[in-house]
Formats: sequence, structure tokens, C-alpha cells
Amino acid sequence: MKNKKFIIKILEKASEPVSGESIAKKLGISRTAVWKNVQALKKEGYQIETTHKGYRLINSPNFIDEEILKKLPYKIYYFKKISSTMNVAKELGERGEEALVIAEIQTSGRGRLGRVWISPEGGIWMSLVIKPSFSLKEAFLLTYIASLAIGLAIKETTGLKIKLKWPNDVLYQKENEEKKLAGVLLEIKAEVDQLKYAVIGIGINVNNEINSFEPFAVSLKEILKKEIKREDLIIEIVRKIQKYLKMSSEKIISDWKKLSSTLGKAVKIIQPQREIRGLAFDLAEDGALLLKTKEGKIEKIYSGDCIHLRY
Ligand code: BT5
Repeated sequence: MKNKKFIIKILEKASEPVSGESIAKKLGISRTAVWKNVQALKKEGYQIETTHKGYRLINSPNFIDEEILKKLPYKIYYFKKISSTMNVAKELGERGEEALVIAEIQTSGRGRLGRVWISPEGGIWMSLVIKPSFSLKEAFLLTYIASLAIGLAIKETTGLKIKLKWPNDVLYQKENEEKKLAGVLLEIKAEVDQLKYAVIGIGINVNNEINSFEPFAVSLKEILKKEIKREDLIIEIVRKIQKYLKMSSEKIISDWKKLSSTLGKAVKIIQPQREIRGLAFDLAEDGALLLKTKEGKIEKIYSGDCIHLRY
């Protein structure tokens, strides 16, 4: 681990290729060990050329700078590649820790109901594990807090028009089209009626390529035609989450409503047992989505997938 960092430092400083032998001498390791480390670095995304004169660094991947994130009041767990940040965060939650877990790549990123979340390099894939003094009933607020924080942070840092779709999507709206920029996955552990810990999973398409199988997904890079610094966005989102954690449920719900794309639309709600259509006209005090059906009946919706039918 340390050797890899040293090798990169040596190659970054050098203007000429550096021989394996001189690196081996500097680090006090064998030439084979240098070669193995170089292979591992290539797997991480570093472009290193091997010439007869030695190794030359052509390009470094644009990794998240952990140092910058140390401004945040959470311990940072940073991984180049991991199955899912949710898994690590849950383990930390079990141990009573609060922390921010971030990965450059997730190999088994997940959405709600076990759906796949595509997480290649360049995106923000992170889980914040916290111990909020929330009752079990109030836990739903965390999804609103997270999507609000993401939406507002993106709006402020990029100036883009961002909207929120009930219950957990952050959308980019352009004319009559809405595309998914980010999603939130909340996993909680409760004891009696109190939350023991909550893991807020946040996935944002930032500088990553979008899989062509996902026609409704979009990344910030695609919209802005340039890459943005992920660290700034991460810090802003976490700070906003902290701010909202201290606010009343009325304030959280009313701010969420201001950014909502769902309210005022005809929607279809898909739940495991049923499908309901109606006009999404408000959020109730307890956070439920309020639907007015064709028959004029008011339905309170607490969970499900929401499809916007008309604009
Ligand atoms: C979500 O689920 O939107 C929650 C996504 C949470 C991901 C974060 S990343 C960090 C943390 N670690 C994890 O393993 N997960 C969290 P849901 O509403 O169920 O939406 C899932 C659906 O979004 C999929 O079925 C796809 O259709 C679509 N999808 C998958 N990957 C996507 C992407 N990168 N961008 C946009 N849409 C995507």
C-alpha cells in the first residue's frame, strides 16, 4: 500500500522514465516487487508505460482527494473499489460509529428492493452512517433530507435546474424531459421505537459515463460538458444534511415540496400488491404522499415506485 504511493510520487516527479532498479533501491524492495506494485497501480487506473529505460507515468486517474474531505466532522473510509458502501457503513453502524464511506467504484451497488445501482469510476458513491435521535416514525425524513441536500448542493454548485421525484430521486429537468441524476437509499436499524443508526446511501452520476441501458439516467458531465470537482459537492451535501438534521419536520417537508417535481402531476404508484393512479397534490404532515384518485378518494402513500404520467 505504502509502496504504491511512493512509486507514484517518484514517477510524478520524474521527467524521464525511471528504472525498476532505481525505484527498488529507493524503497528497499526487489525489482519484482516494484513490478507487482506497478501492475496493481495499472489496475487502479494509472496509465504507466514500460520502456527499456524504465517506467513512465502517462496519466493519473482523477481520484477523490481524501485529504479535502477531512474538513468534515466524520471519519472518512475511502475505497478505490468495494462491493457496496452500504455494507461497510452498516458494519460501522453496528459498532456504534458515525462515518462517511466513499468508493470510486462499487461492484455490487444497490438501489431499493435489491435493484442494481450502476457505479463506475467518476461518480459519487457514498454512505453516511449516523445516529440521529429520531424515532422510527421519523426515519422517512432522512430520505427527504438526503434528496434535498443533494438537489440543493447540485443547484448551488452548478446552477442547474434540479427537481426531486418522490420518494428518493434527484432529477435534471430539461424542457419536457426528466432524467435521473441521483438516488438515495435509506437503510435503518431500530431498537424498540428509537433509531440505533441510519445509513444514508447516496449515488450521484457526476463525471462517470452513463450506461446505454439506462436511457433515463444522466450525469453532470453529460449536462455541463465538463468534469466537476467531486470533493466540493460531497462536502456541500454532507453539510446540508447536518443542517437539516437539526430542523423541524415541517421545515424539511416544506423545503422538499419547493423542489418537488412530483406534486401537481398525475402519477402511477406501484406497490408490491397494487397499483394506484391519481393526482399527487401534497405531502401530509407525516411525510406521506397524498393522492387524489379519479373517484375523488384521497390516498396516503407511504412507499412504492412513482411514475410521472403527464407534465
Ligand atoms: C435508488 O434506488 O435510486 C438508490 C440508489 C442508491 C445508490 C447508492 S450509491 C452509494 C450507496 N451504496 C449502494 O450500494 N447504494 C447506495 P431505486 O429508486 O431503486 O433506483 C434503482 C434504479 O435506478 C435501477 O433499477 C435502474 O433502473 C436505475 N439506475 C441504476 N443505476 C443508475 C445510475 N447510475 N444512474 C441513474 N439510474 C440508475
